[in-house]
Amino acid sequence: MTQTIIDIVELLKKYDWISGENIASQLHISRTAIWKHIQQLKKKGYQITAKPNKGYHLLKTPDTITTEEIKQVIKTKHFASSIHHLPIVSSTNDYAKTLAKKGEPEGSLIIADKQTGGRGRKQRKWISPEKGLWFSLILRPKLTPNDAMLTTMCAACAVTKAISELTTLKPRIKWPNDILINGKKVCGILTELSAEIDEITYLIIGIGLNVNNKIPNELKEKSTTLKQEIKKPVDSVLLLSSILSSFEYFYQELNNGNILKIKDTWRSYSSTIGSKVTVSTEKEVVTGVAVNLGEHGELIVKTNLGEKKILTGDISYL
Ligand code: BT5
Repeated sequence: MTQTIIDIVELLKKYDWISGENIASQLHISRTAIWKHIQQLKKKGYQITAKPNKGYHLLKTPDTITTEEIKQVIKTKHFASSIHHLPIVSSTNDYAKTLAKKGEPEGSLIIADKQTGGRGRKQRKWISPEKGLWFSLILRPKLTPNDAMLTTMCAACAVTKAISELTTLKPRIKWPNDILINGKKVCGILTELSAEIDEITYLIIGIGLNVNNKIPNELKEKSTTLKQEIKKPVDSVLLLSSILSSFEYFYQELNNGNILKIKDTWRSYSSTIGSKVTVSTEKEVVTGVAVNLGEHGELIVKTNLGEKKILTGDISYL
């Protein structure tokens, strides 16, 4: 999508009615070119009406996110400097991985309207119909593979902060990668990486956030959407933009070695520390009180037999 189209959408949003002449003089293009761009926008789902003496009027933006809308609102320096918007994809993480292997730059955003093979951890299914936010970022953090979890923590803090700022909701992070609202899962994060022994080659952070989408009945007991919680639709583009801004900020802090700040922010947003939990790992089931985070983001659980450091697992609150 060209910059001119992005500028036309911006003008249509700024003015109630705007004449072709006005657009032409502001953007230095011909009125025929404007007409052609307007036809393209209509094909993309923008509802635009035209009247002889008044010009153009934007009635409705598309239901699904468009690249030009993202570019208009985004305030980041590096994140989303390259955007791959796909109407449908198997998994944005898989698509991102293919791009990363070919040398796609850090911060590239891969976002889809719908995923047919969305994945959670351990190849679990992630339901991703239209109107949710399903996206991945390609990162190349200056970290050892052991510290990859700290990037997941930055992402979780960013999602939590963005939801808290744009709505009245109080999301809470559940270790290691869930975000809950009123005890129900609204977001999951999938971090995958390719690494040498002591350095990460690339890392893909996949974020799945239920916004205005529907969720199937079998998930309703444990999951929710933002729309369901606040009883009205949420502006997905603003939300995405806010997540990316905060994520970029936390990620910079992490790359600057300010790990304490990330952990403190994470703790302040989390419902895990201080809770009685059962953690299921590949090897065992541990019950106790989650007392802290370890150096690399592990969960430290105080059990009857002493403290246990858990690298990854699924927790339930008791
Ligand atoms: C996660 O895994 O929570 C990570 C989900 C990451 C999804 C994003 S979307 C963009 C990117 N591309 C991908 O292919 N993936 C990432 P885990 O902790 O393993 O949780 C998976 C479990 O969450 C499933 O087994 C279901 O119980 C539940 N679940 C599935 N879809 C859900 C949804 N839409 N909302 C809430 N819970 C869901």
